[in-house]
Amino acid sequence: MEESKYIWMDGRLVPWREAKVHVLTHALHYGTGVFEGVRAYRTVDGRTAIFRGKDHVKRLFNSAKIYRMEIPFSEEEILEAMKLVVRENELEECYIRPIVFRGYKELGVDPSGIPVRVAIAAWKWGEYLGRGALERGVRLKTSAWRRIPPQSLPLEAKATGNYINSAIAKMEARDVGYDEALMLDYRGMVSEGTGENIFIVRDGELFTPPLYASILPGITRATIIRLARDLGYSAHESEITLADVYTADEVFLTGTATEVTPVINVDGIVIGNGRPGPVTRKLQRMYFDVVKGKVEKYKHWLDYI
Ligand code: PPE
Repeated sequence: MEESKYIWMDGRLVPWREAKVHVLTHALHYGTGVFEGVRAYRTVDGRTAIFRGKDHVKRLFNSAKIYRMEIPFSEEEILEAMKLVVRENELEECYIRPIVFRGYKELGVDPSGIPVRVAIAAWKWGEYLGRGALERGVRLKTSAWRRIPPQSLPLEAKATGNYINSAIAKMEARDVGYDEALMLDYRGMVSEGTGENIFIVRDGELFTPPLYASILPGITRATIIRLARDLGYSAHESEITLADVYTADEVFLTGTATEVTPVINVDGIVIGNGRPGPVTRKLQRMYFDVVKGKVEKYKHWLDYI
């Protein structure tokens, strides 16, 4: 990864290489952490702005609440700290990673009484699914592993522990030459990627799995639904089968890291004509215009640093 200069830890900036934790940190052993992925972009007027920072901070606090972690800072303080990290690292465009986790005190599963720690890092992170992914599109493989069922863990929380499920699916797909895994939920309905939500386009309408299909309620997903409707498309949250994906006109992934990435092949089956489709392209262009502050209507989503 491309290292920056400082990381914010528990209220102060420390040099990147000194942002360390003890090896008996609770979260390292039991996955007891929650986190966010946020991006900041250089906007048209030359200033840098965090995209939907308040929404990410809100989700972070909700994730912490679900896991009974009290964050020793206010939402405003965390947003300010995110801005500080971007500014002090002199980053024009970057990825921001706030994490709240159970620290070091005792081991044993029970996290109560273990100190809650907070860190915020920011660094340059290019195309999430590899160079050229945004332009060319990516290939997905359906994973043999199902997404964590909602009876087992609350998927509304973006918890570190959830990602062991993503990691095993990602390795499986990558090992046989695919870019990313497509995960089904415990019922066999389409859920999401290992770090992205999925959309399909059919006859000019958009469909994306509902929250109960074991997905993370993505902020980019919500952004795309909103942009699509404002552009005059109908966008539905509805059950999607694997066959629906295979026969869709277009498929794309959304996420903070992945942005809007076209999908051109799933399990070896070519999607549409095998090239990113027109609706995907239009939404992708619109998304980048919005995050870069080119569209007046959505400027309220930007927090200038
Ligand atoms: N599903 C999952 C499982 C997920 O991890 C993400 C974000 C999304 C959907 C999209 O959510 P949103 O970013 O709010 O639109 N994944 C983050 C972490 C990726 C990583 O590898 O780390 C991200 O995109 O920042």
